[in-house]
Amino acid sequence: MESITSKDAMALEDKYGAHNYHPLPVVLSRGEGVYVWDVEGKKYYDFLSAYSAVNQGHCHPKIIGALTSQAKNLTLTSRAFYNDMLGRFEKYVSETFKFDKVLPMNSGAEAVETAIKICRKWGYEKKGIAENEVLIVVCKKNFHGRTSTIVSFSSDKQAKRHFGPFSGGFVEIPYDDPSALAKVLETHKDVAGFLVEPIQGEAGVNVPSAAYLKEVKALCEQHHVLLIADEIQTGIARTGKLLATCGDCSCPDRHCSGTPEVKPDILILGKALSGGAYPVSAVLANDPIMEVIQPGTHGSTFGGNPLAAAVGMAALEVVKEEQLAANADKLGKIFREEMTRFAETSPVVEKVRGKGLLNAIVINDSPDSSTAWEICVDMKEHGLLAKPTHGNIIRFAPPLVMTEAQLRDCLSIIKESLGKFEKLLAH
Ligand code: IF1
Repeated sequence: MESITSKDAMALEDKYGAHNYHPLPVVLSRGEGVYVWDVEGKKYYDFLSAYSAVNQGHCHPKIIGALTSQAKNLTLTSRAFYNDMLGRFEKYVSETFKFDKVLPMNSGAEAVETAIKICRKWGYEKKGIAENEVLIVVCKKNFHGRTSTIVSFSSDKQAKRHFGPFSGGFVEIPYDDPSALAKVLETHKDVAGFLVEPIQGEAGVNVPSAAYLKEVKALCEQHHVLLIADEIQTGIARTGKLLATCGDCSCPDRHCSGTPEVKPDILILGKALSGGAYPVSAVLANDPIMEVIQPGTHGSTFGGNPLAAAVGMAALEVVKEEQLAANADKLGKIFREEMTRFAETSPVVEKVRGKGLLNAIVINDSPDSSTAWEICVDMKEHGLLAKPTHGNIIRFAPPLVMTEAQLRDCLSIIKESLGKFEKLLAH
């Protein structure tokens, strides 16, 4: 493929592409591990990891090897026939995360939609809720994808406006407030599930109180309601454990006992389930729940294709072999320690928060200001790519294969850029 300049590449997207994103002005053409290069050959640390889909690092040799060798054999059969890879993938995933079964899909939003359908069907067929009366509780400031049903319960005006009419059957409560869930469960008997992110990513890396997941799990059990954990962004070692719902269980990385502190009834995975090499998502549940899905009740042309199966198994093997959860835990602590210390004497940083290598800093300026964006542009000039989530919050989520030396190099770049805005914000 002939090379293209950044200017021309951006112009093509502007002219021929829908404007559903406002990217940082950088045009990437190569990725390897924690690095990406732009078309002019400039090298950057990637501190977004494609929204935590590239936990294993860009173009991991093992994952690319699995992708290319499977691609030469068989990429797609549809589920009208069996294939020799899907069963192996399903066994590997079910045993890794300790569930009876897995329903393979493609995008994260598709997996969330699938989980909603399973929960609703379980509500009617197992809990005996009257037809069309099932409710699912969700949290304010959630992000679970962008389909019409999912944006129906979004609190993000931009994600929702003029996409109605919206699906009913959802009740919104504040995040990190078990009493709000208790109240809804005491007053609404038709609740079949509670859909929650263990850490709210897009909302700005909102880490709930330590007991939150345990408390909501107990409430769900008490009221015969399914706890549905959306670990599309927090899963696959991103927060320093195999899953964020693993909480503080002490099992070592390689031998995950699979008994997370808070085991959801339905687990949703995506993004790094493929290491960013291919769209792979999945919904996991035990038989009493998954058996509501029978032939003809759900499907997808690409769901469970042999290429996704090969890539997904390789991606999970990398997480275990390279002990990425332990590395994310270690480097995340260094990141937060260093940035918290920096924040103590800097007028630019208001707050540092996160878990593992899913972190964010809140810039001490109005959410309507462009300061966070300008800081990201300055970091780009100095070889580090990160992007604000909302307004004045910058997310920092590098690939989990990063070394301590690389992290410290990045911390210098981040602090240097932040320092340039001190005069501006020293009010
Ligand atoms: C965008 C960020 C957002 C997710 C959780 C489901 C999905 C996502 C917890 C849907 C997707 C992506 C989507 C992307 C921005 C990014 C994102 F936090 F990760 F940065 F928006 F919150 N559940 N997150 O995070 O998965 O269908 O995208 O595969 O839409 O702008 P998907």
